Amino acid sequence: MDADWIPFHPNPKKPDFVLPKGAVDAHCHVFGPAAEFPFAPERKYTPCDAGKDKLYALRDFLGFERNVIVQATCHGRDNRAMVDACRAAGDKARGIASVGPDITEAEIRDMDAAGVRGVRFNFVKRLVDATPKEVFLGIADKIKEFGWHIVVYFEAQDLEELVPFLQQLPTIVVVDHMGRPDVTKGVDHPDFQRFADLMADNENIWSKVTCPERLTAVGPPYDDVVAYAAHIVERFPDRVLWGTDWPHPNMKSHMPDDGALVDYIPRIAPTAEQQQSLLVDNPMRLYWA
Ligand code: 0GY
Repeated sequence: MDADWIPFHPNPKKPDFVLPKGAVDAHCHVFGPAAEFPFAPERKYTPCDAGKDKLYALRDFLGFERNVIVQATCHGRDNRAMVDACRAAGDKARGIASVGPDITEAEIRDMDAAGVRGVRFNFVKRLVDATPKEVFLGIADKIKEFGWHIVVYFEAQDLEELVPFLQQLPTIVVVDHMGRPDVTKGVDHPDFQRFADLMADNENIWSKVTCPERLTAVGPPYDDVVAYAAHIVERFPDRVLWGTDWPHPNMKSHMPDDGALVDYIPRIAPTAEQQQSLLVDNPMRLYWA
């Protein structure tokens, strides 16, 4: 484990917000355990073990019914830990894989049977070495035949350059953490509005309104992030997803309390209708239909 890795929150609270029946934690990861599923040699960080048993105990404690497990970069393109976690959950988990251009139809079919429904294209330089866009487009062509979609992770300063590429993608595209806006700039700043406009102009682009703990400049309870997520939820209620991001890779400032993160949900999705879309209807339509 990296020397500066922050331990798990010692005593997560039981959320005050009661999640709607059938709620999905649509962004979380598993790490290892390394003895069974070694981390990738090319990884940029080495986390603690955080396996499926801990994830599913947290799911039950918080009141979620299902998970979408996103392949974490510390496992590279070795999707075994994520696939094993999906299989172990029965129908209660879906997965997002990280694959290379050599992925075969048989491998896609096998992962599909385990519950995988998409691939992640990562542009965050501190997490991965760059992949050429043509390679991603080739992967997109292969996976679209299976009805899979694409999750993209990038930082705000890269959005302008990425727009033409994002618009070429032939599937639903889910953007992680609202494209990581700089929340010191304001919701009306052209940078954030560029992201909102991208969603307005492209009906296949969705957003995870996740990770206030990563975006905040002031810390919990993340007052400075609320307006950004609330803006996206209000404008695009049928194209938003929410997740804990457990086990919170690379948090340097603090380790969030997952119960407090659940209590943040009604601040960004104040109505029961928005909550039902965000937590149940949207993820069920995208991952379980
Ligand atoms: C996240 C964010 C991060 C890490 C990863 O796959 C990953 O390693 O996604 C991050 O460090 O910002 O979505 O979990």
